[in-house]
Amino acid sequence: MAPQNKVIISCAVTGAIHTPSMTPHLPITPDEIAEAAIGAAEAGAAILHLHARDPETGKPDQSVEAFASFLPRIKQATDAVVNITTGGSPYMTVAERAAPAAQYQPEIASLNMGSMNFAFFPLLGKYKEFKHDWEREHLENSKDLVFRNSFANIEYVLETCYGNGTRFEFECYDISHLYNLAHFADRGLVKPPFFVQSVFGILGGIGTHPEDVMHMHRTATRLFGSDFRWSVLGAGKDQFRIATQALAMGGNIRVGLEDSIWLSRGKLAPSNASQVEKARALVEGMGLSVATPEDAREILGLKGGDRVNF
Ligand code: KMH
Ligand code: ZN
Repeated sequence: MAPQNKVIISCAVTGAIHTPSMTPHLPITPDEIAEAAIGAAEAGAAILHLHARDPETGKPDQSVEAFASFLPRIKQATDAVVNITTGGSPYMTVAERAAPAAQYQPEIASLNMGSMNFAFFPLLGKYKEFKHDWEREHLENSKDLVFRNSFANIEYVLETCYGNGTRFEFECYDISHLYNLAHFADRGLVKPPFFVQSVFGILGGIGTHPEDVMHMHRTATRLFGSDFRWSVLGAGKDQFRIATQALAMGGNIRVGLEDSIWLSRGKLAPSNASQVEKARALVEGMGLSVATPEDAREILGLKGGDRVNF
């Protein structure tokens, strides 16, 4: 019987959306990524969702080598579940994106459940100058960016990681992505329990209205019944409002500077751990308790931290 009233807090420490000039607290180097992940685990994150970056420029780096510079340290320092992205950056091919998860065989890898416009160009107006040339292009070019996750792309990731015992954080940015997940479930290509990460507030995906959150949950419940474990991720300023709503509905939550650089209105989060601490306070304030990594493994049916390849 899965632990009751336990809330899994995931922390996504750096990602591929925000750029170094947006906040001095964004982890860039292997040391910064390792320290941020370990700090987040110590604050209560049971799952650590990880991307890699070029240590000089902060540009997203999905090379197998880039992940080697921090994965062993994180594994050695904490029992938290390591979740390696197969999303990388929306500018990358699916083969590039899937390579680290295929190599390191983590307990969890993210899997993006549908193609979509994935835009962050509105952030341009907030910053006068950028430290690195790539930052402005990164934002400007997103006006014409399609984050490609065709059925063939999704099958590619499933086939690449299948057999490694890796399970997935299914990133669902809209209602159709839930139906795509149901398609793969009907084909027997994904096995329950489904860890559904509902993503709210990415321009190109579903919005952040409470009705959006209700509809995502209502649809997932209709499609998957007791076969899914619901988590929510609110991008940007809505991160904690959406987390609060989901907690009241029995959901799990994901925080981290990957998706919001803020701790509260107008206040930059000084660390990933500060967001995890705020999430923990929300959980405990509702009389719930924060899941340990072992609780998360039991709830999600994971293979164990000793069965990875790093
Ligand atoms: N940045 C989140 C909106 C992935 O890495 O595969 C989604 C995400 C995708 O974390
Ligand atoms: Zn990610």
